[in-house]
Amino acid sequence: MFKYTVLSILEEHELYISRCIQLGLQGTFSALPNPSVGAVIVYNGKIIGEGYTSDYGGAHAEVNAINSVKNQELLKKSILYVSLEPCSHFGKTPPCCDLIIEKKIPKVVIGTADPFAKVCGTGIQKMRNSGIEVITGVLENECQTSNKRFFTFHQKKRPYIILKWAETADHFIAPLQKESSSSYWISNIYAQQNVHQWRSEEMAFLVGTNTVLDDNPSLTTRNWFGKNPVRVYLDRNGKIDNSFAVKDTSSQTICITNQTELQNTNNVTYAFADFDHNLPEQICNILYKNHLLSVVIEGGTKTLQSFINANLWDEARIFISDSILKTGVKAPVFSSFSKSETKIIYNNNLKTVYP
Ligand code: AOF
Ligand code: ZN
Repeated sequence: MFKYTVLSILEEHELYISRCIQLGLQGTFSALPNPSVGAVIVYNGKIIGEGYTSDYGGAHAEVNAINSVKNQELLKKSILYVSLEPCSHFGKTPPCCDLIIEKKIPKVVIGTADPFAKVCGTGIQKMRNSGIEVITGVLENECQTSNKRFFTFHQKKRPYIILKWAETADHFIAPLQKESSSSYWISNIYAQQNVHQWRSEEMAFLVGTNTVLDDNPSLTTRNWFGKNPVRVYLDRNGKIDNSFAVKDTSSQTICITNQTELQNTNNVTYAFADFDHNLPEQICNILYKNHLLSVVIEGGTKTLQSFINANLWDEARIFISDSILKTGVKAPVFSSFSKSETKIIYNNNLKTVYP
């Protein structure tokens, strides 16, 4: 005996939107700062075309999915599933909405609205005005999470913030005094490679003054591959001279300082902040103005703790080693999480408003 399972319409929509998310995730880092979207075209219960966002500046998911359909006539009787509202504006590419209307696709199912001010519901409206049936909000949270950097940036007007540090089993991030000028390693080379991969994935890496002075980090991807992130460091009193690695020419750097006389160079831009009031908020504004959709705060404790205290963080990636220091610089602490058991913690709350 065969058993047939008939999917309800809702389950069917969720199934195809899940596939869109899966497709979109393949372009997460190559599409940045654009969101990476997935699109699926379904005719008569079968997928006849698929696509996801090309590298930054390239074709959008819907265009790639539509172009992948061999028999373009079938588009007139198909459903287009897409994890993000099709765009309605001329950016680096023309509006996806116009192509969908031109191809006479009768029905579009959307995961979530686009929070980008130039789109933000106008894509949905334009398609509805042309007589297309538009369904919205299928697996909405999952679709937003799949582009968490883009959604955080546009909804909260700040980058997606990842806290990162390594601590000993007894919760120290460094010894009190180092024996040599090189940095003291709590985690291992595998963790280091992991971090270098994250540097290739996120748009900015930020460190406090003491971390620059003590460790002289270069914040590059040298043990991985891919582009270096924008380096950001705090230097209230202008203590960091040109001999430090964060100021070398291997990538772009933003120095956040109180010293208004500092002059920009080819690769170092100075941004000014009042270090005595709401520094994490001011840093977020500077990163937002520089169109940086994500940042990893790489230390040290004072800087990390200031972001925790301001509740300005989305994710914490903590390496916990089995070594014991007995004394040292204390690791940051969360007031409301038990981090002893959790290595990656999410603190995210995204919300969409429909037109
Ligand atoms: C879509 N499908 O696959 C993506 C969309 O400069 P452009 O033309 O590449 O447009 C960038 C904006 O388009 C981006 O900020 C976001 O609002 C939307 N991204 N839209 O219809 C896609 N990646
Ligand atoms: Zn588009």
